[in-house]
Amino acid sequence: STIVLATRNNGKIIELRRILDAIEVVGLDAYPGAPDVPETELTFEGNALLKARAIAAHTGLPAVADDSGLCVDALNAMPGVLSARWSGRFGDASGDKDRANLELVLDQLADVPAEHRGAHFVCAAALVVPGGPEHVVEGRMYGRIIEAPRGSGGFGYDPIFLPDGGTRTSAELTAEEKDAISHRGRAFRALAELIPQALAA
Ligand code: ITT
Repeated sequence: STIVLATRNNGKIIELRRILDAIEVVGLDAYPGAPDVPETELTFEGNALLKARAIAAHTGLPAVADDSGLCVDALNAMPGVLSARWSGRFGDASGDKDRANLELVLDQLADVPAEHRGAHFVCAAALVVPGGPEHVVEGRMYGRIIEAPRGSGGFGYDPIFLPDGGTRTSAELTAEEKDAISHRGRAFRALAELIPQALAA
């Protein structure tokens, strides 16, 4: 059976196809009329459920959604759920927008010393089966914000994020290395365990 991936972010699609390896997921591109769901909730879990519910309702198929973001200690956990639109640049999840977002975080931390540059990524992974169960689980990755971007892998804020316990940014890790420790890897591996039973219910 098919599960619809309720995201328009290409970086997420690439990672989720990898992480949900054994599961048949189709992207939103296959559903041209699918609604663009406003993320009106204040939590990652709330927004992930909102997106999965809307796409499940539109397609009549089980849907998974990701709501994720970067929480920076020195910015009182912002940009958080606003991560995709932090710089005020809207539109598609393009590299330009990602770049503007991370440059803004670097500017905002310009005077913050290394010992206060802690941050973590959060990913809420939601599964909604039409007329069936809903699940939402969360994964995190802890680290800190460096002074200047490094690396070309991943997407979003990866070039400025140094995961704890290593010397490379998450944009300098291989795909497999990032998946093993990332917020998204953790959340969607946990969600994947719930899928067989949720589809059978
Ligand atoms: P959809 O709603 O269509 O899924 P989106 O990009 O708008 O796409 P979010 O509201 O969940 O999704 O925003 C997530 C943002 O958080 C994303 O655009 C990045 O800026 C950042 N982010 C999330 N996971 C990340 C990761 O693994 N590495 C780097 N940045 C990440």
